Formats: sequence, C-alpha cells, structure tokens
Amino acid sequence: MKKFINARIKGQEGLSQILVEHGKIMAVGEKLPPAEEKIDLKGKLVCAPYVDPHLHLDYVFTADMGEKNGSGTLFEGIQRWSESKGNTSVEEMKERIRRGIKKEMLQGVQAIRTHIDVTDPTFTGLKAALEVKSELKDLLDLQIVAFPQEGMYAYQGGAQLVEEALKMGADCVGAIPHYELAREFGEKSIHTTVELAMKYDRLIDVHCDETDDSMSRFLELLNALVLMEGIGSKTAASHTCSFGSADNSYAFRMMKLLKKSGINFISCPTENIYLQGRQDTYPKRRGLTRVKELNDQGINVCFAQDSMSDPWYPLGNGNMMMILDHGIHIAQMMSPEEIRNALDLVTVNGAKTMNLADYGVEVGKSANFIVLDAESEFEAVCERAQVLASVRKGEILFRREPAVVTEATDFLK
Ligand code: 17E
Ligand code: FE2
Repeated sequence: MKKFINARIKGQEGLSQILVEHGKIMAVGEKLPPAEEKIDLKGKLVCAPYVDPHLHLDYVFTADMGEKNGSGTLFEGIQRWSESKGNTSVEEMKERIRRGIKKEMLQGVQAIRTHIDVTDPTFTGLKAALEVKSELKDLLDLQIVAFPQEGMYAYQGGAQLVEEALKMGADCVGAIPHYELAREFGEKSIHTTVELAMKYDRLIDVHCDETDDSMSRFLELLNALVLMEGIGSKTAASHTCSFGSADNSYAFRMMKLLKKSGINFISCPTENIYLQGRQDTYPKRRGLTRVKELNDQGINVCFAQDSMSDPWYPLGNGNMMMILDHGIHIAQMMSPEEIRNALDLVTVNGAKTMNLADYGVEVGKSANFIVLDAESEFEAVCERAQVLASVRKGEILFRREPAVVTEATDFLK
C-alpha cells in the first residue's frame, strides 16, 4: 500500500489523499488509513496525465533530413517527406520514435496516438512503431494509425497498404481525402476507411480537410457514414481546418449532425496556425477548425502536438501546456469557465477521443496522474505550470524541482 497525500485533485475541493495498491487507486478521500509508504504532493494540482492524440512519431527530428519546406505549406511538407522517406531504417526510426516519446513523457504525457505513414511498401515506420509500442507497453498507452500520407489512391496500392497495416496490428484506420487527386477519390477513401474499420473492428482517425479550401467537405461524408454505422464515438476527425473557413449556413447545419454522431475532433493549434493561411494575404485566416463552437455544442474536442521538427513544422517539444496555451488564444476560449475547463482539452477530451477506458483519478482506475506546479486550474493555465511529477501505476516516472530564483533584490523577493 502506498499513499499520496496533500493532493489537490482537479475538480475537487480541498486536499485529498490517494491510496494505491498493485498500481490501482483503492481510495480517494480527506483522511485515509495509514500506508507503508507516504508521498507528499504538497498541495499541488493533480490531474489525469496529458494525452497527445495526434503526433507523427515516424517524422520526428527529420526537419534537416532533406530539402527545406520553403513555402511552409502542408503540400510541400508531403513532397519533402516523400523525397527523403526512403533514407532510413527500422533501427534509426526506432531511435527517433523513442526520443520523441521521451520528450513528451517528460512533460507528463502518458498516452499518444501516432499516425505512421504506410504509403511505404517496406513498412519501416510501422515496424519501428509496433516494436516501440511493445517495448513501452507498461509506461505508455500508444495507439498507431495506419496513415496513408501520400493517399489511398494517389499512391498506387495505398488502400491495400492500409489494410495490410491493420493486419500487422495498427489500431486505427487513417486517410487523407483532401490529398487525393480528385474529390471522387477523396470520397472513395472515406468509404474505404469506414469499411476497413468495420471489417477489422478498429478506430478511425482521418486527416480530414487540412486545407483552407472551404469546399473541402470530407467531414460531411465521414460523419454521415459513421453516424449510420453507429461508430461516431470511435471516430476522430483530425485538423478539419476547412470547417473554420466554411460559411455559417453550412456549418450550423453540420453542427447538429456532428453532435448526433458523437464524432471526436482533434485540433493541432500550433501546427495549423503555422501551415494554413499561406495563400492568404490579409486578412489572413487562422486555419483552425471551429474549436470554441464545437466545444460549446458539447462535441468532444481535444488539442494535439502533431509535429516535432519535421518537414511540416520546425519546432514542437511535446509540452501539451504550450499547445493548450496557443489553442485557447487562437480559439478565443478564455471565459472563466473555459479557463477552468481548459486542461480537459489536453487530458480527458483526448482520452475520450482515444477511447481509453482506464483513465482518470478515480477509484478502480490505474494510479496514473501528473502533478502540476499550481494550486488551481486558473494558475496552471495562466502560469503555463510545469509538470512536477508523473505517476504511472503508482510508480513515479519522474519528479522535477520547481525552478528557484536566486540573488533576488529586495523588491523581487
Ligand atoms: N502530414 C499531414 O498530412 N499533415 C500534417 N499536419 C503533418 C503531416 C504534420
Ligand atoms: Fe497530422
């Protein structure tokens, strides 16, 4: 038995104790029976671990691998990756994937959904990701999307490669309809995605309408199909940038249908504010989907990192608090209630999108949580609080000392 004391659990009043046995939360309360080991959390905010529901782990740290993405657009990013993706091996890929995961985990992430490019008949990325997933199974929930970066149809045999990847063990079906050579092929790829998900009983995560083109409306078809199959909650629409450019008369009608299916949304605020709007002069669009409005409707939305130094985006460090900070600014979500609930966008909402069952600081769940250097949700968000500890199945994955100011003048003490 182990007891964490002085925990300020997010959404609860006062300080709590958390009793852990065999990696599970046995009890949560003000005063619990003694345990052999006691860990003092010193009144800091405790919440369920960060979730990064959209990250391209096969691409991390490849920004310098080939020619630079001079235009800064999604499409040049795809071209640059295509030029250099043959120059790697499973071992090299595994080394980068581990490095990317380590960066995120040191920021309190314990669940990642990664898109792995399967438009590669050698399946280098998929083999590497599956091996790392199995290596880290006790430390991290890692979901793998069979993602056809160069298209299910634009790339010869792409749809077959996606199916093969599912047989090899990928958890989710991916697609990229806005990259297909004509709208009809984009639509066909959405039909194929849903068919494959039904055939192999997998989740769906589509790179959907990652463009400023307001007429890119593959979300409409994806939503309709998963609504009819009753698998909306197992489906995620990633990016959906064009929905931020769509006319209200269209968007308002869609909102009702999106709510009905229970589909999940993943927005990548730093990535899409950087990649989109590139063909605009001024006014320049923000490129994000309608995060605030979707959230207001009770539709599940979460934020993700997407990239760490790849041909699409040169920065990215796995710090979900930074993603959250950008996201709530770009989406204009700063009412007192929105700030109070902001952490949900990088925690529970991501977990819901990933269909994680064992998640949350609750009795019966695995003792997985993080400790933030703050005493309230407001302080955490306002100060971009650091993660002081990450606990997995009751074991400390790391602790971090808060930064200390030295040699302060009297006024600054
Ligand atoms: N590939 C893609 O299609 N879109 C992205 N945002 C990234 C990779 C990072
Ligand atoms: Fe992506």
